[in-house]
Amino acid sequence: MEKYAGNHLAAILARTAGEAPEALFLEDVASGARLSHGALWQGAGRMAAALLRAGVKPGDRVAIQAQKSVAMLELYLGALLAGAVFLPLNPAYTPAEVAYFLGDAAPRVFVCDPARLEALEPVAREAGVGALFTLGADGQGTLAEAAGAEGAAGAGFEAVARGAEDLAAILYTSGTTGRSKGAMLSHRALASNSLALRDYWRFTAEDVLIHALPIYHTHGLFVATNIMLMAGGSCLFLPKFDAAGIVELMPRASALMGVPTFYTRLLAEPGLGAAARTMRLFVSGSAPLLAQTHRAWFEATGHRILERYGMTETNMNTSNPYEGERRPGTVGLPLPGVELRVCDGAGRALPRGEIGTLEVRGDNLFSGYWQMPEKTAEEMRPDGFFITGDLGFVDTDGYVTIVGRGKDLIISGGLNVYPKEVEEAIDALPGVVESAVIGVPHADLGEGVVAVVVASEPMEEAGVRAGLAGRLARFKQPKRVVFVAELPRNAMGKVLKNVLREAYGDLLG
Ligand code: MLC
Ligand code: AMP
Repeated sequence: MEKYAGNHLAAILARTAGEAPEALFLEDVASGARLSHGALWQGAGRMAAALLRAGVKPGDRVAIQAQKSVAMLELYLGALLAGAVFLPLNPAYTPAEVAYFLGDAAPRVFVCDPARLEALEPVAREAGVGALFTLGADGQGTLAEAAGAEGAAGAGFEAVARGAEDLAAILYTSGTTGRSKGAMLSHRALASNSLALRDYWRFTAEDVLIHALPIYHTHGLFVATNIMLMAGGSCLFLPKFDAAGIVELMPRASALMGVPTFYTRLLAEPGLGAAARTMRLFVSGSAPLLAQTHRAWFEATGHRILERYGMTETNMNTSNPYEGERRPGTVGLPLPGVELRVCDGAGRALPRGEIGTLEVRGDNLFSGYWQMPEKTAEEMRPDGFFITGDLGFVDTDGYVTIVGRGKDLIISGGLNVYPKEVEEAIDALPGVVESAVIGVPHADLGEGVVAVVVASEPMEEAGVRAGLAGRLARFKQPKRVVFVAELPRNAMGKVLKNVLREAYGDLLG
């Protein structure tokens, strides 16, 4: 479309809106509403016009913490059209957590759920946010009003010019030490990666994707949504994961993308095998898919789940092939345009088959951490490779297997939890001497959070939970708290987390 031609990512995402504006983009399963590619971008144009009216200038951040909705997608695309940087936040974050993100990113605009306006208004004011809007799960609120007021002129909004190197989004990823870091994602990184995935996974205008992932993370926003926009296909848009609902939708769909928990839960659904028969593709990522889940899925449905591996900082790095062997327990081959090597701690490449740290390079990489050049430098090699912190090896056929993580990170249901952040919150509670937070196997979530606590006075599990309530999002809070007299340490005084993982490995069943 001519009016978007100067905006690198929008021009690619809106191709179908230009060529076939009536083509269906989405059915909102909750309301039954249907939206074409053309109508979606008209809505995005109205959002962009409203953002400009609120004072947004190119490069300004537009932050949102709201429930998944079609209007939130329009805001994402509207922010792109306005030349702004989209910054979505998990609705599970507490106001205390949101305060950090707003303070760090200093957005011009912040959009929150109407139900949280009272709690977040002072937070936004403290962070110097220029304009505060609301957006409910039903798409209503002051943002919708402002966009609606832009009318037909807003719908025809001409995109603000943005080049390949300009930023399109910032997604925060927790740091292994200290504060969360904002991964800066350029138009080039997002466009190149989603185009590569669209072609690698053979997405076309015929595809209908069951979209049940949240849209505040890479997987649901930049993999699922961007691919469907680029392919000109459509989505069955669900507000959240719903196993029975997904099985019901399968006969009308061709593809599903999910985290491993989606697949383990779906396996328990009656009627899965019959419903999945006409599906084309099941993709899994964000956390390790057990080889046994892969096999059980094949037995139940006749489909081999296609597992891929990515990160907020890198978008998608590797994928099992569309045609060719999808090997259970592996994350497949480097995607076109992505270089991958396995290195020792000093960055020296290791021979094939040896286990080391995975490092990646390509257009898919982020542009650094927001206002943290020293953190960026710590994770980049001088030759442009990014140190993922994931441990793995490449076999003789080029397939990559991830065997663990060099970083102290728990992935629970596809959401990252950094033990250090939880430990700091627990250690701050009265009566706690110290704590160690570990991930242990969890049948549903892959890993679950467990806290091992040394207390100076008698304490109860419920007391720790209550103490964490307003401080940490619930998905980060320990599923169990264990009290011990002391933590196991090595000669250097470092806590032996592997000993704890061994001792409490069965705690969450
Ligand atoms: C919800 N809860 C969780 C949780 N999700 N606890 C631990 N880990 C999780 N992931 C808790 C809630 O706090 C609540 O607790 C209770 O479970 C019920 O909440 P819910 O919202 O009803 O949960 P549910 O709908 O069952 O959600 C589970 C889930 C969801 C797995 C479907 O978490 C999900 O959609 N995860 C996907 C995350 C994702 O998109 N990751 C991609 C990141 S991008 P209580 O105590 O209040 O009852 C990335 C890069 C890449 O990693 O490669 O893709
Ligand atoms: P995030 O910071 O949320 O982007 O999470 C990225 C991390 O998720 C990676 O560094 C990996 O540790 C993990 N991850 C993503 N996909 C896979 C996968 N298919 N298998 C194993 N781990 C994965």
